[in-house]
Amino acid sequence: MAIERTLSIIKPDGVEKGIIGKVIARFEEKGLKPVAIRLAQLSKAEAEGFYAVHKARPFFADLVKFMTSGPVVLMVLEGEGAVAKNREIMGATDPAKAAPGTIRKDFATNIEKNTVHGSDSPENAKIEVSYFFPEVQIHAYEWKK
Ligand code: RTP
Ligand code: MG
Repeated sequence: MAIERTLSIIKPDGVEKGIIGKVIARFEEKGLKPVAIRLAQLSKAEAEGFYAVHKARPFFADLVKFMTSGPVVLMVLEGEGAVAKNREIMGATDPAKAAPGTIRKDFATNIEKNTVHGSDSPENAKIEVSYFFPEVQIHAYEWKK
């Protein structure tokens, strides 16, 4: 399988719960390498632009409010099949439906405050990575673990 990059976000609920390290550990343990990381406070415009595909959805305004309610951790994760692998590690959108051992099952509060975001396709991953990270801020390195 090809090496891919995907955008991961630890949402405000994850940052507030003090589990930044635990979430990143799950990615590292399962072969997803953080190649860019930044703590950020999203503006309303940034959050609206990022979630523009959901503009018509009933939960859009709440989602933007939530995503701007506190700092988030923006990350680029790299690895074999990183897009699908990240979604697997995250679990289903609704933590009540997420599989055991997934981040959302173990840490999320509800369908909105669900701790992590992950790009949902390789095409969207490219768009989402470049939305937050210029190429010069992404740094490849080898693991010796
Ligand atoms: P994400 O984009 O954040 O990785 O999550 P996802 O693909 O699993 O879910 P998506 O359908 O793209 O929804 C984006 C985010 O909107 C919030 N949401 N709230 N109140 C609701 O019914 C509802 N549904 C979705 C969640 O924060 C979800 O992750
Ligand atoms: Mg999504």
